[in-house]
This record gives sequence, structure tokens and C-alpha cells, in this order.
Amino acid sequence: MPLFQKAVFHTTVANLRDMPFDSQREIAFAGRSNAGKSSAINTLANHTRLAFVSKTPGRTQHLNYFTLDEGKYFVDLPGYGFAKAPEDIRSQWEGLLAPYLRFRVPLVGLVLIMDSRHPLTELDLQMLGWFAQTGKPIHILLSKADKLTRQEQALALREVQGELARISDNCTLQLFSSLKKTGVAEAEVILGAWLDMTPVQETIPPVGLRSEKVARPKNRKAVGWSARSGAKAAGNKKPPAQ
Ligand SMILES: Nc1nc2c(ncn2[C@@H]2O[C@H](COP(=O)(O)OP(=O)(O)OP(=O)(O)O)[C@@H](O)[C@H]2O)c(=O)[nH]1
Ligand SMILES: [Mg+2]
Repeated sequence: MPLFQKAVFHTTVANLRDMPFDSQREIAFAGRSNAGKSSAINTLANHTRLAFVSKTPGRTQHLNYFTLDEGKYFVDLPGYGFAKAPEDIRSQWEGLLAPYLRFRVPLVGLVLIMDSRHPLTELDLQMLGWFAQTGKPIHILLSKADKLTRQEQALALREVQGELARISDNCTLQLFSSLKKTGVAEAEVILGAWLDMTPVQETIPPVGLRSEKVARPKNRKAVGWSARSGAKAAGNKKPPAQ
């Protein structure tokens, strides 16, 4: 089961004073408008319409909180780089985003989404350099990887990795596609560790028991214990009293 499958929408925040007070750990998703932030949240949550996705850039306007587990959140941020009036951009950045990213105590790390076809734009570099000063980690998703060939993907990874090495030593990187749902397990490892959430391991029955099930005669009921072979498999336990 995907680690963030339980995600549900919690609240939209337009003022710092309205931040959820019970948050212990949260991860913010930032990046250019249209880079695929909301889509990435939906993909990680294995959900189609949790965060609002749109072809029109600039649709996510405030901070959208999604509860993952008690006191743990993903936060979808408004994108940057979409032409709005300069005074709107400044007031949103100075009044909400900058203080949030700089001072929010439960914020444990930033996921920076960059379109794998146009990574490291001027604004991405500004964001990277600026957030790196908090000392908190950054995980980069090179999004829309489905639009690149394998060769181009490898090249994009290598090039961005090279640039990052010069900017920050607290930064990790991977390819991601919401369309193809690739990169989810890789992201879960990093984000799960930040949030102190561990993937639930599915219990796979021992090989012997699986083959026994296949070999079971058709007319025998599927019970957990069988007198002939089950005692051994069940650790020599007696069958429950009838
Ligand atoms: N091919 C492809 N398209 C994608 C992928 N991820 C997102 N898109 C598309 O890109 C567009 C923007 O996606 P959003 O998730 O809304 O982007 P956003 O970064 O949240 O955008 P803003 O909220 O405007 O900042 C939509 O049309 C998505 O369907 C992907 O992995 N592959
Ligand atoms: Mg969005």
C-alpha cells in the first residue's frame, strides 16, 4: 500500500495565523507554476483529485494542507514564475510564503518540482539558494519524465546533479512522472524518513504455504490449518477446538 494513501484534504491557509496548530512534521511542495506539484501530491497519495490540477498555470493560490497521518502533512504551495502583477507576487511572497518557508518549525523539508525538460530555471535556482539557508533538506522531483526518452532522462539527472553539487550538499534528486506513476517508491523512502513514517511491509506468505494453496484439492475448504500438512506449517499448533 502506498505510504501516503490515507491523505485527505485538511485546509487552505491564506494567513500565517491559520496554520494548523497540531502539526508535528510537514513537507512543502514548491516549484514553478505548472511544474506538476499538485499532480505529484495526488500521485504520491494514489488519488486522482486530492489536490487541484489544472492546465492553467497559477491555479494553486494559497497553502493547501493535506493530512497524511496524525500531525503529519503535505503542503501544496502556489507556483512561481506565472505572470501576475508584481505587487501581488511581492505581497504573497513577503506576507505568506517567505515567512512560512523560513520560520515554520514543523516544516521538515522541501520538495522542489522541476519540469525535467526545463530544470533549474533562474527562479528555481533562487528558491534553492534561498531555502538552503534554512539548513533543511531539499528533495527534487524532475517531473513529467514521461516526456523524455530514457537517454534524455539520464542526461537530465546527470546535469542537474552536477549543478546541485555546487549549490547545496543537503539536496537529493530523482525522476518522477505523475502520468506513468514512476518514482513513487523512491520518493516514499526520502519523504517517509523526513516525516518519520515507514512503509507498511506487505506480508508475503512463505513459499511452501503458497504452493500448498495452489495444490489444495478443489472440494476441501480453505482453512488455516490442515491435519496433514498444516501442523508443520503452523508451528505444530493443535487445531482450534471444535
Ligand atoms: N505528461 C505529464 N503531464 C503532467 C505530469 N504532471 C503534471 N502534468 C500536467 O501538467 C499540468 C500542471 O499540473 P499541476 O499539477 O496542476 O501543476 P502545479 O505545479 O500544481 O501548477 P500550479 O498550481 O499552477 O502552480 C497539468 O495539465 C497536468 O496534467 C506528468 O508527470 N506528466
Ligand atoms: Mg497546483
